[in-house]
Amino acid sequence: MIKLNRRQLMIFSLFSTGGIIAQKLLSNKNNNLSWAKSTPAVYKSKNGLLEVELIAQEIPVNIGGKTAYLLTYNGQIPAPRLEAKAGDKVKIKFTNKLNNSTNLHYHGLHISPNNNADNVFLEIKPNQTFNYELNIPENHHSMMGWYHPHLHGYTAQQLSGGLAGLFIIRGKLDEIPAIKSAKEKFIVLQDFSFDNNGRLTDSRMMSLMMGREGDVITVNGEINPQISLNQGEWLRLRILNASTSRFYNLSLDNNPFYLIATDGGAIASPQEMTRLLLTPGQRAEIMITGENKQSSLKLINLPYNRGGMGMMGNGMMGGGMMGRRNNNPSQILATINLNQSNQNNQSVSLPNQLNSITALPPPSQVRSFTLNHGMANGMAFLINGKSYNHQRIDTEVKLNTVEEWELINTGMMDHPFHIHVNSFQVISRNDIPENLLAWRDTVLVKRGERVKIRIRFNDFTGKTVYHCHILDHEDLGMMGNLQINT
Ligand SMILES: [Cu+2]
Repeated sequence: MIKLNRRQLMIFSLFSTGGIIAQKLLSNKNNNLSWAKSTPAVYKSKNGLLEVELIAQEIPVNIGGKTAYLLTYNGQIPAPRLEAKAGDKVKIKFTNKLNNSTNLHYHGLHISPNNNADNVFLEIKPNQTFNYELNIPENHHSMMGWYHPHLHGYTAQQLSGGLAGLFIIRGKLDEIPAIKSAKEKFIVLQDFSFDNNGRLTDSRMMSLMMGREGDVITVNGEINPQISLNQGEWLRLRILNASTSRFYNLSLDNNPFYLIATDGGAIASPQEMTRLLLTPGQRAEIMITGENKQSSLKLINLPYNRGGMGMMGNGMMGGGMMGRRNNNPSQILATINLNQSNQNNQSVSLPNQLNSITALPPPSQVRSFTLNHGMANGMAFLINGKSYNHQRIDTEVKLNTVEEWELINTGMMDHPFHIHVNSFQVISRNDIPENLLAWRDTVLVKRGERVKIRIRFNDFTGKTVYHCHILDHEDLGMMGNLQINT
């Protein structure tokens, strides 16, 4: 039996109350028992404008043949996919039909953090409608962003209920012949935890500490969906980890694939690999060739140990109180069926050059951010020893300058660090230079690791945030306010 100190007990009872709120939210019976569609709608911009209405609402959804009461945008798991281009205007009429306040964050998009744009300080109350208006800059990368709730204290609960959708910016990468002619498939990874009645289960304290993981893993709201691929055809898999805490350690059963893009868009040239680790919030695009001897390829999630608190990290108590297993078995996420045809289809080869990325110059300012979980103060999640405070500005930076941030994880769990509005480049890990030049907005900082990143603050002044993308950690304080000044 684990003994809890006073503060830990306080936090525990706080979470129990949170659980009651969650139960109340879920007991709000929806009389409309039609299940949400498994294929999400797609809304694309026309003549420079995308206008869409989104309603956040609890609704019964069919997950693997069972009814689950999930939190959805427009009744869909995952939410509708939005597609725009650089230079477009996006108008979102958002209505909150949840029982708690919420808001929308446009993860990975380089847009204003102010007013009715990517403003995470907004609170949209139940039954309130809010009009978002986003201006996508002319020079925006073609990339894969996504949208989800970001109201501090509610983020993990709402995201783990299902609220997540893709926000694609189309552009140059989509026009490269091998990529344009490839079969494009989006993969939104989500995990859910619900009881026999299909009600989302309450996450108890210890699983919140580790970050909640659901035992039902879905790909676009389905369990092990089948994807068909013709011989000679390329498959472009565009993958988002929309889970609250779960890492995906992806393999194609040891078959090679080619990484072509990370969070912020195309990398310089395709990278052959056999493993891809995606933390919550991260995206990656991979190309898979239909030139294969097997009749099917399996997309597999391999075990990954992201640490734990004290003795729990080494597996002694891994399962029970932590609400997760460190030795979780591999799981098939999706199956790619290869259609052997007699036609001798010639596949278009991937080009060596996908994008030109210039390394950011040496910084004008260097800072360090220490991430840990403050056992001394009880169970808080801290950046530079501080728990998040709405009122406090933690970091002030200057527009149009380059900074180098050293992210130091002195805790016992891995933390994926995310910065809003501007993407960055990873420079080194434990002083070993990073050899992949890529635009990212979320980077894994493993326990005991020091990761250096460089970031330039472009185009937008205003107040925004950086935080751990294990969203339970964010809700428990692992976030800071970033002020960008002229
Ligand atoms: Cu974390």
